[in-house]
Amino acid sequence: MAYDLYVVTDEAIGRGRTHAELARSAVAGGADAIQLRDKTLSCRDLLAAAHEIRAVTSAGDALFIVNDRLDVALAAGADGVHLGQSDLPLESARRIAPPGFIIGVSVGSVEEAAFAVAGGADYVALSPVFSTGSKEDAGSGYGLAVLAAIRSAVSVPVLAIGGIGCHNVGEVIAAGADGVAVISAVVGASDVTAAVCGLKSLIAAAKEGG
Ligand code: TZP
Ligand code: MG
Repeated sequence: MAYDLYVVTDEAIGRGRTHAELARSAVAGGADAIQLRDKTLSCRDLLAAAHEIRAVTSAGDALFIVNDRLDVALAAGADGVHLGQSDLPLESARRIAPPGFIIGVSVGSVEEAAFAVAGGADYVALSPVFSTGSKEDAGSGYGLAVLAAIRSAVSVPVLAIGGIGCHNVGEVIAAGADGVAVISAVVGASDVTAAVCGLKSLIAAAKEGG
C-alpha cells in the first residue's frame, strides 16, 4: 500500500464538514491514506468518527490511521495508529497491537527516525518539514536537507508533513519523501476531491521525474 497522499482530517479547518465527510471526499479523489486527528472529541465521539471513516476507507481501498489513540484505532478496526514523540511509546504500542498493525511515528531528526525504525515503526513522518499554521506547537520546519538525510538513513517509507501544498510538493518528493501528509491543502479546500486529484498528479509527476 502506498502512502503517496496521506490526508489528515481536521474539522477546525474543514469548512464545516465532518471528519467522515472530509474522508469520503478525499478517498473519492484517490487519497492513499486517511488519518483521523482530533484532540477535542470525547473518546466516544472519536470512536464514532473512526467507525464512519473505517467504512469509507474500506469501500475506497485507502488505509485508515488514527492519530494518538491506539485504543480507538483497535476498537474501530483501523489499519494503524500514528504516534508522536510524546505519545504512547512505540515499544508499548507494539506489545498491544496485533501482527500487521501499522504504527507510524513522527520524527524530527535522523536519530529519532533510526530509533523508531529499530523499534518497529512501519513508516516515519518528518514533522514538520516546513512551518505551518495548522498545528500550534509544530515549531519551525526541519527542512528538506533533514528529510533527505532521513530518507538515506532508514528503509521504511518516509513521509513529510507541515506546510505542504501544490507549490512545494514536487520538491518534497524530489528530496526523497515517499509521500506527503497534508491538512490545509486538502481539508481546507472548497473542493476536497479536486484538491486530492491535483496533489496526486503532482506527486506522480515528481516521482516520474525523479
Ligand atoms: N503535524 C506536524 S505539522 C502538522 C501536523 C498535524 C499540520 C500539518 O498541516 P498543514 O496544513 O498540511 O501544514
Ligand atoms: Mg500525537
